[in-house]
Amino acid sequence: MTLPVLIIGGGGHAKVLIEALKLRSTTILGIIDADSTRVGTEVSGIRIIGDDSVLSGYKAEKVLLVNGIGSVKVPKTRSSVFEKFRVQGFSFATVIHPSAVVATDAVLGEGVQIMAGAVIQPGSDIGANTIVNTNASVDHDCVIGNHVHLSPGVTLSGEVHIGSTVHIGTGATVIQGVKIGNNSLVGAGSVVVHDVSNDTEVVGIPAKKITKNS
Ligand code: JB3
Repeated sequence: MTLPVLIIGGGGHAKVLIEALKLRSTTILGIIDADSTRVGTEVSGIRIIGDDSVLSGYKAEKVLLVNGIGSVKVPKTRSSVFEKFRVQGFSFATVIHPSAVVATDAVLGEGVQIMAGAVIQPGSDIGANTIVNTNASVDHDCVIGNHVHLSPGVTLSGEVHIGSTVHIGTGATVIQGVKIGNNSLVGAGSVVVHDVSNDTEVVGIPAKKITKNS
């Protein structure tokens, strides 16, 4: 039997996760949110039960966590929450919306979230805590690191390699075989045709590096 879940963070991303979890008939015990003023309120019918300190009342082997924090405003928050609670012994549930298509041989890391309409093709490997958001597609043999956010409508062609803690903006396209380094960002709507180094922001068609003076 699947363990019940607690959701960390009660914003927009949590709403989308709650929908997928309900469709999977997963028991949701509540939401934990850093904003104490929201305790007692509900998100999509699920109650905010307290801040992160609430977790000390749960045994790590009796619940799974769902990382409800997205990655847009403060990119590191999502990865910090994942690492902090892993160190405390908790595990994160993998969430797959029933309308997503996931190849039988795809490898999914802990806490991966695959949202409505997303497609993961054969031979792909998705790292822990990564979000494949609404209608994103990951084609054959892509390798994606931990804590990556593929925003809605992102298209990765075959054999794309993406490092860790990378944000690919809404509707961006990455052509086949391209490699994108750790901690990089691809702007919404960009088309990436060349490799991107670590710690680099690119934008446009074709995507080019943003420099401080541009
Ligand atoms: O683009 C799409 C489709 N979704 C975006 C998603 C990926 O990222 C969405 O539009 C948003 O831009 C963003 O969603 P998210 O992360 O849900 O953002 P927001 O609506 O601001 O909610 C974040 C919630 O997490 C807030 O209620 C915060 O109080 C809470 N929070 C922040 N840090 C935390 C912590 N909660 C806990 N328990 N612990 C924290 O450390």
